[in-house]
Amino acid sequence: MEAKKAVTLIGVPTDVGAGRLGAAMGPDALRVAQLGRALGRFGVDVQDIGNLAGPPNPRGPRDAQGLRNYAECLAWNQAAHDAVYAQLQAGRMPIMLGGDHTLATGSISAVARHCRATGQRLRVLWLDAHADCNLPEISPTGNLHGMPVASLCGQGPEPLAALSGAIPAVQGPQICQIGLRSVDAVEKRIIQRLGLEVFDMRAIDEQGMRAVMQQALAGLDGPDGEGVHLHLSFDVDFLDPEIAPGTGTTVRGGPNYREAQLCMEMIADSGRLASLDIVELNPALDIRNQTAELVVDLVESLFGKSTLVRG
Ligand code: EXY
Ligand code: MN
Ligand code: MN
Ligand code: MN
Repeated sequence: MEAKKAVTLIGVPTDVGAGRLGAAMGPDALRVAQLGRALGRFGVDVQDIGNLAGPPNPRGPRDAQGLRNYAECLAWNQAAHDAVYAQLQAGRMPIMLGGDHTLATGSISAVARHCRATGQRLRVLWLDAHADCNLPEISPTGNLHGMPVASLCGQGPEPLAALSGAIPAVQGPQICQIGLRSVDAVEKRIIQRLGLEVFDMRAIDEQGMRAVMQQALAGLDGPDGEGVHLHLSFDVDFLDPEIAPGTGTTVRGGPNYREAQLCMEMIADSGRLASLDIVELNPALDIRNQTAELVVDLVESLFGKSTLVRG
């Protein structure tokens, strides 16, 4: 019999990397939407270790290097890194409940450290409307949630880039971004330079979600995928704002409900999902917690809920 999946929910309640307040309430909105209980229904052993502690949001201006709230972002990312790594070491699957997307630097750095220690190959799927690969000097806002991909690939402030214990934590081609539709002009050049794999909304429009996900997940199922640790970094603004208004940087023209479900179902089918970030949920902008409830619905699909009648 297959061992029962063991999952740990880690709340990281901060919005220091975002331009607007509210993502700090994301973890509790997901608890109100009963994320833990939903996973339990799929036979998962769920532990919720509550919320990590960290500095408040000073809502500071850009500093000399062009960043807002840099010291606080670093502290939260270190905390996220340590908590995620502890769960991986304990053989449990961490689900980080953000919080803004800056925190993916901490969580994915922990996953990269774990993969180095265990000899696994890391693959990152990054679902987002944005590319998140800005650098301090070119960022239009100074908000660090627009920069975690750059940090993970060894760019930007060294203390963030070094969290995994090696720079870069991840190589660009290990990261696959899906759903992009708001990318700054200079970021497009950085995407090329880093060698990220990208399926933007145009690709989804033209090829369909199924073909895009087949490419994104190529080689993961079956024997080739053995030894692959698949990490999903799920920015809620990936979703179309018509179905997911509860996030701070909505961009119209994202995946609809069925496309998002198919995306999650195909990730589940790969059988390789081993860690997850849920970020940028902003309950202050939501309508009666509908975005949190949608996220729980999608996470159920990630863990095997399927509308398939056959099979
Ligand atoms: N590219 C813009 C910036 O760097 O400020 C917007 C970034 C939004 C990031 C959101 C979380 O994905
Ligand atoms: Mn993002
Ligand atoms: Mn985004
Ligand atoms: Mn692993």
